Amino acid sequence: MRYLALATIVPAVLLAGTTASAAEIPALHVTTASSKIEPYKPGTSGVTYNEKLAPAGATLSVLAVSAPQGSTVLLTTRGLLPGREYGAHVHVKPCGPAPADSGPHFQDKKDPVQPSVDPAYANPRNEIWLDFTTDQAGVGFAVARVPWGFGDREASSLVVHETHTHTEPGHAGTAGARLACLNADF
Ligand SMILES: [Cu+2]
Repeated sequence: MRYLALATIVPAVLLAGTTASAAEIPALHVTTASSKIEPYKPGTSGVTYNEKLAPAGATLSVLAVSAPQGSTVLLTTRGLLPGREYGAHVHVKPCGPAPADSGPHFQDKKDPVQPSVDPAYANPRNEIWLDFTTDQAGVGFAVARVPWGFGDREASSLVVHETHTHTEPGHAGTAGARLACLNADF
């Protein structure tokens, strides 16, 4: 029910203030993904790598609307630890058995130096950052808006991290260990 409402609102929010003509609207790409997380098994779309900080049975849900003019990505979580800060980003590769399998962050303009810790590239305008702090019931919510679309480029997962995302040179974009992962085809 919540998603139904968001699906109606998000395209309107995304397009507000742009000069998109009606003819360009079919380029909208909508992504929805939602899964309970569990220890990795082949075929699971939601994975926990740390059952203490990201308990099995917690739910990660993503809704994204992407067009060449811009993208909006929403993340909601349920069942994580209450009153705790988490980091979250869109990563390039799908979730796998190892936390690192989801690869680097998706970047609109790709940093020629990897891993990317340069704030000129590792920032919330060039990447999708969805940091959140859970409420007392363990519910989290974050929204990111960027002025570009994913297009056909690979962006295959949402990764939840141990801390909010750092911004200082040499650490920009890092957020501690990867705790959980949700497959989402942006
Ligand atoms: Cu990340």
